[in-house]
Amino acid sequence: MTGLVGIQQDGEIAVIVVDNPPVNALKHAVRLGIRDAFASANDDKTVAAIVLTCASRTFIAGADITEFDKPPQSPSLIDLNAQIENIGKPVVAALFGAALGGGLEIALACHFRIAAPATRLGLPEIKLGLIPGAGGTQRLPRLVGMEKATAMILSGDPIPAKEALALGLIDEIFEGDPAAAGVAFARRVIAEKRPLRRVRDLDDKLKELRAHPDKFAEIAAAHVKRARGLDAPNAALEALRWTLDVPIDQALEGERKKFMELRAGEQSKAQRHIFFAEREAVKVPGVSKDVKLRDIKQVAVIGAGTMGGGISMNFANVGIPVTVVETAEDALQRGLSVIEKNYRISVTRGALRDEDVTKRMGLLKGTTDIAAVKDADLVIEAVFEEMPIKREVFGKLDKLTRADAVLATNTSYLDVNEIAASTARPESVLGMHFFSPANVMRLLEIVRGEKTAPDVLATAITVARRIGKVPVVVGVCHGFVGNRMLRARSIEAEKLLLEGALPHEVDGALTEFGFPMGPFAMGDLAGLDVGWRMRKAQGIRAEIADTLCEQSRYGQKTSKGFYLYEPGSRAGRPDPEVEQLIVAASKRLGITRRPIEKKEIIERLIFPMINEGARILEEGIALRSGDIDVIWVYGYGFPRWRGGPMFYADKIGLAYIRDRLAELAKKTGDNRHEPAALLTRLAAENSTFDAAQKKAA
Ligand code: 3H9
Repeated sequence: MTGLVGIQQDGEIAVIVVDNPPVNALKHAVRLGIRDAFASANDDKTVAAIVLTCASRTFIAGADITEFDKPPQSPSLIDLNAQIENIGKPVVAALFGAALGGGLEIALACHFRIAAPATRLGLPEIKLGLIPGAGGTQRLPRLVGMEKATAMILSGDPIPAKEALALGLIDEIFEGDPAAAGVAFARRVIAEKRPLRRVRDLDDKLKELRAHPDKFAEIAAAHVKRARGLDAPNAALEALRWTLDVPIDQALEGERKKFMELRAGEQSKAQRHIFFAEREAVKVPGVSKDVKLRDIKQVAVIGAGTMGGGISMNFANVGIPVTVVETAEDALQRGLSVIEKNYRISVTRGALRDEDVTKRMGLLKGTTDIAAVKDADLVIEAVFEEMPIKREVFGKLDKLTRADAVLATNTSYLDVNEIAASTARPESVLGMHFFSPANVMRLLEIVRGEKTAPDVLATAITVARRIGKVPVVVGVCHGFVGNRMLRARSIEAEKLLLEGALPHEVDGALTEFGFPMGPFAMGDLAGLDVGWRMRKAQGIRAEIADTLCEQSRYGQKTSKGFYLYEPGSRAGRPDPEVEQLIVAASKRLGITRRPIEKKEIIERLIFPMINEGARILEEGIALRSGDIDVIWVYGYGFPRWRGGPMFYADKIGLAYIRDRLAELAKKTGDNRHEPAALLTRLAAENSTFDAAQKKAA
């Protein structure tokens, strides 16, 4: 025994308890403990059945991901699963909390599985660029059928206990203590003389497919689109296919081999980096874990426009009542009806039930009287991006809200300190920058003002997680982290057009890189007039985008932007008029057009962003390079399997990036491309952003 795995005896039943908080990950010492505990229970003649369960808040949530960078150590989980499955006495897994990855795989090796009602069961390896490596691809289809197993493994999303029961993944749902429920279940198995059910021997759910193997291609086809550019989904499909015609021991070996290859690959390393960066991002120096949080039971959102509506939905979705404040009744009603329409769309897609819509709409209370904010614990302002308006709103909030209310602005560019200064309590003010559509996008930049109090910051982080967002704390500067870096990319994207590229070439290079869409398709989707208005306010010009706007080409909403759109279609096609307009602009500015290779397009778009990211780190606007990566993955679609811009930079090599930027600065005379001091220093030291971050921690 290792201390991490205990064994207790309850009459003739042995209960093996894994106790490795916080999530009972299967690190090496735990595997040793499990091996020894099962061996001892197996040898013990007084033991008639064995229960496997855990202490603390969850069943085993998987292999220990931190071990994936180290050489594998014996016993492997495969060995353990074989040992458990071959035991001649009933083995029952009593699940609760999360039974994920290796945790579910070990449960699949047990003869019976029971689960508490709130248990989530899944094989999330794909989200780490991996496939299940301890039998998941072979045992799950035997138990739940190929279609469901493929969906679970390819999406990585867990399912609730109720669904698991319906699928036959578990045998029963229990209430109360897992160990006691496991013992009671084991006693019934013994009393009823139930045969041991080894998942590896099951065949009934695969028989039909084996007779029509071509059907597998149909099942796989549903997942191929999501697999673009990724290694793991194809490997998973291949391993799943083996359940039909490869003997299980050989298939298990093949699965393990694929798992190890993926584990050593760049894509999984990048995805593991994001996994840990996301969790690191909520740790903020100066904010103690024990800080007393403000209780958020009631929220008010100022503004029922697109952002205000989306923000409100997040809270209603998790049962928090929201007061939506607008200035005029018609705007308020419009906003509320858009929210309802969005919920109805979810109903038609099967994601919500009618009664959910009624319940959520019931939590949203509209008003044109701003005094209604008096009961709110958290107020989020989502009005026009104009400082005088924001200041006026915060001046009012200061007078109308309770003294302990948290006051947040959803500004995406403006100075949060200036907004805070329009109140007499700047310590209660911060930014909560949601991304559009606010009810869908997971990123939330939490902007810490100069005077924001630690408890206010900690409360915002906690609330963000409660509504399912990925919060990252950033400092105050124009555009914060995400939009400031995006601006560096947008400027270059325009320049590429003037120098010789066409919108679909620039967008194509980025989608091939792994972004869901390029900057011009994204501009068309968001509405080109948004950026145009902002540039006009700042006195800057984007030659092509502004010319399009001057011709009322605002993007998808006018069926014309950088691309042409058929009515009702979101897929744009290149427009010869736009090409002419671009060529004419180059001529007007005296630029000789030239063909531009994909590699140059990528470097020109991404390296300036990395440079800006380095400046953001120097200035302390972002605390860690990993925070920037999380922002770009969750807010802007940077391919997760490339790990975000700063992780990508480390992989490319900082010296190479420094040299390309220096060349660009020299060629264009644009000093924004001068390599940032931090980039220059790390490149000279042959170091990386990641190493610098780890050194600083
Ligand atoms: C696998 O199993 C491969 C097998 O098929 C084959 C093997 C041969 N390892 O998320 P939280 C840490 S692949 C190490 O904030 P929550 C996490 O970093 C694995 N550490 O809690 C954090 O540390 P810190 C498949 C882990 O309550 C702390 O635990 N499994 C692991 O919001 C708390 O985490 C998965 O992918 C791990 N596996 O959510 C499941 N998991 O406090 C991954 C967590 O120092 N885990 N940590 O920042 C999760 O999805 C969530 O953690 C969970 C709890 C839902 C369980």
